[in-house]
Amino acid sequence: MRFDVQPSTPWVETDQVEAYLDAVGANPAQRRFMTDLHRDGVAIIDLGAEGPALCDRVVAETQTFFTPGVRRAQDAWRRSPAVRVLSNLPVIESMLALAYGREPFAFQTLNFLVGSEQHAHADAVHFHSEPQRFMCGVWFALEDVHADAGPLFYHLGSHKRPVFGMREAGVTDRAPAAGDYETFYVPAFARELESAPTVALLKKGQALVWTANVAHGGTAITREGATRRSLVTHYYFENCLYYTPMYSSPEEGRFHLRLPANLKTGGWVWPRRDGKRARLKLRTVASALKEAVLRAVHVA
Ligand SMILES: O=C(O)CCC(=O)C(=O)O
Repeated sequence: MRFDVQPSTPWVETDQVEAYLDAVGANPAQRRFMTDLHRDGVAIIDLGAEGPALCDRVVAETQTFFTPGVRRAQDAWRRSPAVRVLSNLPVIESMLALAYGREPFAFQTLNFLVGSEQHAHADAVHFHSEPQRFMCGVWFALEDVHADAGPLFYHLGSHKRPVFGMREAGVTDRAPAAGDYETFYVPAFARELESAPTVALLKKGQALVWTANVAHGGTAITREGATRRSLVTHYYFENCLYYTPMYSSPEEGRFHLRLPANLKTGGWVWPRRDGKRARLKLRTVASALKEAVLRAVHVA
């Protein structure tokens, strides 16, 4: 097995993890991270001494985005330098590059003031890649998380199941209707989950990585007024097709391609297949441009 080439499955999702770690001479922290992510579909990274202060900067720079009624701010990175710095921290990038065998790039951020109370889902229903599974999320605790503040939950090992999308939930239309996700996917996906969820009580300055296919969501908030300041950053990896699964059918070779942003450069990353640029519809490019302009002035 050659470990110096770009894999077609993320290394962490293969059964070659031990051999790979030996081949690259991984240190103990890298070994623990890879082993956890391989086994559980999630793994925790400590951001080190600078982590808590950076979290405070993110909170300070984003607090005015949470106007009354706003619980979540999308793509605050376009207006908050600290969100960009946190999402691009070298310790995160190096761990993801090791786990996936391709260079990661952050493409979207979501800041939360309070718990999301989201139903269980895997990100692979919202964003996916070809080759498959080159996508992950990182959840940053911007304050210590309390059990009554609606912590993140996840289902250990659920990433090993086949990807469960709208089609598996019974929606076969090429373009699902707006309510189909809630009506069909949410209950069907919940029935798939066998194990009880695990709750993530992270401390400020810790980050949890989840793989594209691990089931996760937010538990109920049981204390009125409880905050749960957090940042979710989504990452793709170089040299892939990036697409929206709800409007795609990879089995039929039909992809609703995306032009994801690159938080590091402020530009975009063109989707590629076999190293060559894929053709994008003009409206895909236009909507990426429009989104960038809108988010630069308004993040909610
Ligand atoms: O933060 C949470 O409660 C869940 C966030 C989440 O599921 C997501 O962003 O995909």
